[in-house]
Amino acid sequence: RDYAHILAVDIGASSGRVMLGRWDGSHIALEEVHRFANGMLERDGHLVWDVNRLWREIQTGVRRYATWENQALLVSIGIDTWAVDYALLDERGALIGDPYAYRDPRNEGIAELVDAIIPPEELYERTGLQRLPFNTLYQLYAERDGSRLAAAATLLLMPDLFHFWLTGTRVAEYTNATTTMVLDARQRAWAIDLLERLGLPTHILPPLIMPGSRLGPLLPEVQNAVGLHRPIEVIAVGTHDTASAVAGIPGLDAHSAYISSGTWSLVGVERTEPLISAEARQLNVTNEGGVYGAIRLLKNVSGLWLLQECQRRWNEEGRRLTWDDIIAQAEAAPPLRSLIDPDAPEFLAVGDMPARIRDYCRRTGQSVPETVGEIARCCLESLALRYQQVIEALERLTGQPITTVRIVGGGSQNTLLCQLTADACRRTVVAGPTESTALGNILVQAITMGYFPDLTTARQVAAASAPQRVYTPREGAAQ
Ligand code: LFR
Repeated sequence: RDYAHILAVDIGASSGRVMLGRWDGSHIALEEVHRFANGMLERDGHLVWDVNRLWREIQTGVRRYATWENQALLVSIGIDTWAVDYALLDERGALIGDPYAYRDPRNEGIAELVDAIIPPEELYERTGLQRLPFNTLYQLYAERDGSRLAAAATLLLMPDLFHFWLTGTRVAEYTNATTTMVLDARQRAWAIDLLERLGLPTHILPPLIMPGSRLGPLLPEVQNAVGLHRPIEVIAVGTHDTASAVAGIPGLDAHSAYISSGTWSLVGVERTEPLISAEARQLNVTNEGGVYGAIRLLKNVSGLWLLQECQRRWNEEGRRLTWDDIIAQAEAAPPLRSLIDPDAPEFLAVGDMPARIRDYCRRTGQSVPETVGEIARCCLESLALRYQQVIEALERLTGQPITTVRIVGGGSQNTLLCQLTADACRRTVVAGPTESTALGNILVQAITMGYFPDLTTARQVAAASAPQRVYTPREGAAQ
């Protein structure tokens, strides 16, 4: 018998979902209430997110729950999304334009302009953040002379925008704020001076709040619109999806690395303090804030994006390939024919990914993958090899041996990728939960609601609640 219901809204770059967590006193059973596609749109020459549609999808999910569940059990709702992107609001709270998507080409060359004003060493020392061309600070600098920024009263990251629409509060949740490159990693407070030095407005930053905070009840008009009979509480979870994904990993200890595998592969370890050093900067590892004071020391590795973008291209050519078709063809393709650096800059942008992969292989004197299976195999093997490099770099950097690799997220269902990862890393892979992000989102809400005393206990519940699968490295398959 259910004792309490908690809703998690989890929106990634390629899909979103509203998940129900049923707490029965010993397990949390997850159920998908609503799933919807997400993706960047091209408008006025820019790649943007359709946040109005996402907002409708969130409400559709909650409304669906309200009609088919015993809503008297619902205690709270929490939201997480991808990071770095932001909405600008005017004085009246109206949205100024469509939020830009982080892959929008307008960010090209901006980091280099910022370098001339704030030396990269200093920026790393302050923020502990990896240099990615789309960090919020760079995105803001890219639009420094634009009319949007001039009209802006408030900047809200994506989950903060939905929090605003749900509750009317304008705040910045800490885990996601750490991805902006405007946060002092050690003080865990806004580094306003960085904006000042770049001539960017500072009044647009809302107050920071910590994950686990109560944001208040749903606005009455939202509550009515979604058909809920009571004012349900909105809780700020680790609103950065990767923060929630890592919160939801069972058994995550000092000897484990994780790979949060979706559009991106976030490869890292969990620590208690930021690790900021010259070596860390050269490796371009990031110190992102997690829930309850944890720090995620990790690297962004291009993830299933490579294949998602190939799939888009192939289907534009009329091939009608499902994801399972692509993986099955990769499985059947000959191993280790060609490898790419998945993080080469040309793979970041939207475009003809199969052609870019072929060009890369031709340029580097390798055999050129032509078929769907060959290209997909090349992507998956290249990812596995990159995971191995990053995990060993993290091991050297922290001096902490890593024996287990925990893969969570959608990619944990990809048995080929999990096995290739075990082979390449020569370490045991534990795959699952697939929905660790929704689970981590729900665990934080459950802690705030008093069902668990702390994250350690909550993660034990996660372990008992979700299936996991073990992969051991195959002899002789190591790359
Ligand atoms: C994963 C993720 C990564 C972030 C990237 C862009 O969904 O949130 O952590 O670097 O998307 O926001």
